[in-house]
Amino acid sequence: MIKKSENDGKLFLVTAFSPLLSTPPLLSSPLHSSPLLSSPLLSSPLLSSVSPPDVRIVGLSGSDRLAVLQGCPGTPGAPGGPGAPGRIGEQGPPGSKGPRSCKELLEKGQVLSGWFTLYTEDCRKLTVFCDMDTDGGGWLVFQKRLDGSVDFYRDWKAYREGFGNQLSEFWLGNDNIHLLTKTGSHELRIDLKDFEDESTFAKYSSFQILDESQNYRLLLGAFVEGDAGDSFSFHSNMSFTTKDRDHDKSGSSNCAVSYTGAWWYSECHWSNLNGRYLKGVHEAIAKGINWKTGKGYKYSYRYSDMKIRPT
Ligand SMILES: [Ca+2]
Repeated sequence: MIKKSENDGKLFLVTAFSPLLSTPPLLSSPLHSSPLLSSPLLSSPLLSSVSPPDVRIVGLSGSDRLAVLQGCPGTPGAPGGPGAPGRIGEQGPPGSKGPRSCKELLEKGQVLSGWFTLYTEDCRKLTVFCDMDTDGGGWLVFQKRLDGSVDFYRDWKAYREGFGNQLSEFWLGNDNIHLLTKTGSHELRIDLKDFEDESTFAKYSSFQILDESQNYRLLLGAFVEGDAGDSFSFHSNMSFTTKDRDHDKSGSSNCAVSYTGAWWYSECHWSNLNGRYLKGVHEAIAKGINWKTGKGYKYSYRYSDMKIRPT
């Protein structure tokens, strides 16, 4: 801040200002209430108490006067323009991947069986039942029969999309089973229980079904073990047949109609786990939930499930 006063043509400059002089309380003090401030006042105790001197008067002699005038605030300046955009931030940490299998969920600590959401290879969400208990757990169940509450004698579309009830019986759907098995390798386990509560099973080294354009053809690996015996290898390489889509090896008939089910029929079957829920011993040959090497063509199981696990 520079202030000047003219006296007899002389120009006096105040070359430095004390914070005291520039603060409003001092400016409104009686010292400055007079338009003219005589130089002797500058050596008053108030100002001379500032040490070292903050105000230096150049060229002021005994009879000269110095006027210190307080100006009005100017018009505010125009606001500045926006600043330049900041630099792009660091990339965040990668998100966690969604689970791809029941086995993965088990490894992450999901030890109780139940319905979980998985992600297929093309990142589609799928709700599935995981058996976390049988044979080490980590099995994805795609077929379940247990009380006859759901009708399994259905058409191609129903088997393609899936049907049933999460709380009882269901078929997960051929499109879903295809998506789940088309990559990687999966073992297959089939569990059966009769009405005397006896459990048997059959296990296969690999299981895959092709897509709809290939009629969900079954690619089955070797029979590994199981006291139910092998009644499924007979169906390997067969296409899926329903009552309205006949892809079986029986030229004269539709095996799905003959045996009231939907399966990878050949000419026609050794197993029929989607057959009628006939509750144990029955007369209608091979129309129930049958397993030839188990209780044969005249006994329909109380319980069955089919499940896969990555190997
Ligand atoms: Ca046929």
